[in-house]
Amino acid sequence: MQIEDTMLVDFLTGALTGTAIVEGARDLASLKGIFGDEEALAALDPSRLVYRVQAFQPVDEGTEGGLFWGSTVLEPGLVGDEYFMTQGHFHAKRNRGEYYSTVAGFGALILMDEARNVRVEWMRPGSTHYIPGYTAHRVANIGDQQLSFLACWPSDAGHDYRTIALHGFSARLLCIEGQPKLVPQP
Ligand code: PAN
Ligand code: ZN
Repeated sequence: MQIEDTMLVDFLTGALTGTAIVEGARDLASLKGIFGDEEALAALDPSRLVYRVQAFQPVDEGTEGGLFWGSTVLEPGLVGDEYFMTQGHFHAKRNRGEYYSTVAGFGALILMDEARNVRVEWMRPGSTHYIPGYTAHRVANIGDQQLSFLACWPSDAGHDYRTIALHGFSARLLCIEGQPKLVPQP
């Protein structure tokens, strides 16, 4: 029997290797407007890496019925009191859900429904999170090591970053006296 490798997951680091993998990286400069404390952001090196993303896309983006598989490695850090985090998005096709599964590190999955109600699920190695449709999702690294997680989502979900860029989430996860605290935004 011939075994054809198309993609390998390193379950220690979350890294993907193989074919059909799309890669991206986000530095602080590319996340301008996402963090609350603009002054604190301006004092940091804009080229500092915040996270890297890999996506295994065996079918074209937009294909109905297909699935993508992704890996995100989020660095530890703070912008003022706010943990390093992903930009966050709704899916462009709002009813599309997703799974996240934590490989390494500690984090918070911040979820916001269309009525702007926010809740948090805590991430630790092995924790697996079902993100329902109609729910914006963003991850913050609350630990002092890299936070690595895997994701699986429909290939026709698409990403709506604009709504978050315009209106943000209705709460921010801040480090207050060393502890993560969800703070509602005016
Ligand atoms: C994930 C995210 C990834 C990076 O694969 O795309 O963690 O976060 P942003 O896309 O918000 O920058 C996912 O949710 N895909 O749908
Ligand atoms: Zn998503």
